[in-house]
Amino acid sequence: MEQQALHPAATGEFTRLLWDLVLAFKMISREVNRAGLAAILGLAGKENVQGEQVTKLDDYAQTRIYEQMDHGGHLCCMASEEADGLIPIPERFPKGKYVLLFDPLDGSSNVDVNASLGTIFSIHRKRSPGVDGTVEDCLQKGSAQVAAGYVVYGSSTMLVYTAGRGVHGFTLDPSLGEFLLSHENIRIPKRGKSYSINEGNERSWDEGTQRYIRYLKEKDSATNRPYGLRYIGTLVADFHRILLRGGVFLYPPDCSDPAKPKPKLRLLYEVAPMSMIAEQAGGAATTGHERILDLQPTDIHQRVAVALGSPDDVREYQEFVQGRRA
Ligand code: AFP
Repeated sequence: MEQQALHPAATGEFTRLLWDLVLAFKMISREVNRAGLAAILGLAGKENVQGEQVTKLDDYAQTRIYEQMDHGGHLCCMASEEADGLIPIPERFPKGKYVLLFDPLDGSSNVDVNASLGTIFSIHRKRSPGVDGTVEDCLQKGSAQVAAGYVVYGSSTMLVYTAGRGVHGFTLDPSLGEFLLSHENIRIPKRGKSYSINEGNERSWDEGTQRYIRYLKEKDSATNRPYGLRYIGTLVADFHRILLRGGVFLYPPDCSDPAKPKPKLRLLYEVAPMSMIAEQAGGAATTGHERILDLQPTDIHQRVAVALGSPDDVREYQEFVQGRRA
């Protein structure tokens, strides 16, 4: 609401959209914190003692966000990791001028081991004529995002977001049920001391990535090497640490078949929003060859290679991948 005042033409609709979204995040946070109890409270995996359905957490997160956002009149359509194509706004509800892309529960393979989970979102302005949103409205470059953010459900629940004027972090106070501004204007360190990558995949990386990771493990006090390795397998949690402490997160493509490199992470609702946050915090995000925010998406579920984090670390990675350093 404070930032809304900085935009004289703002109508308040975007603020109301975020307000609705935040309520869905609070509900997901409550459920994530009770996840370990689901089996204890559930009867034969179907209902808990209050007669509520015990749902899989990612279904729950998807439904919460969809049902919270389908009728407010702010959106023309949505797209999610959990849905095949475009998610239309039902006929009976008013349509709005924004598009919401989201990953409702990032890191869902970590649910059963009580490790951090997340939600990621990206918001675009509608571009097509007419009231209904189209696939083209979803397929916009990351540089066109109006806002992007994530929620990390960790030792506390934290919302980190940018609307193009810096990155701000809010921590959920469960006793108040409110997100309170705890990290104003986050700046990523110029260089970090750790890297985050699934090192088990080393043999399928491209040459440049292999050489870069070997370089990070060499001893050199001037550049703080060797770097430490930190990886939990939830993008939100791995990136959150890098945003606050510096360093680089990498998910290079699987190059087992060099003619067909296979990236894993999704552009529209994982990589593009994280890249906007990284850049807004003074960091960088690249495929190794191109700036992520300049990529023109061609598919809602398109996958992309990514390195993002501290500007000096990302620049060095690019030098290795582009063969400018050996
Ligand atoms: P899940 O949601 O299926 O656990 O995937 C998480 C994720 O998309 C992203 O959050 C992680 O960074 C990445 O996959 C981990 O992938 P690996 O398990 O291949 O390292």
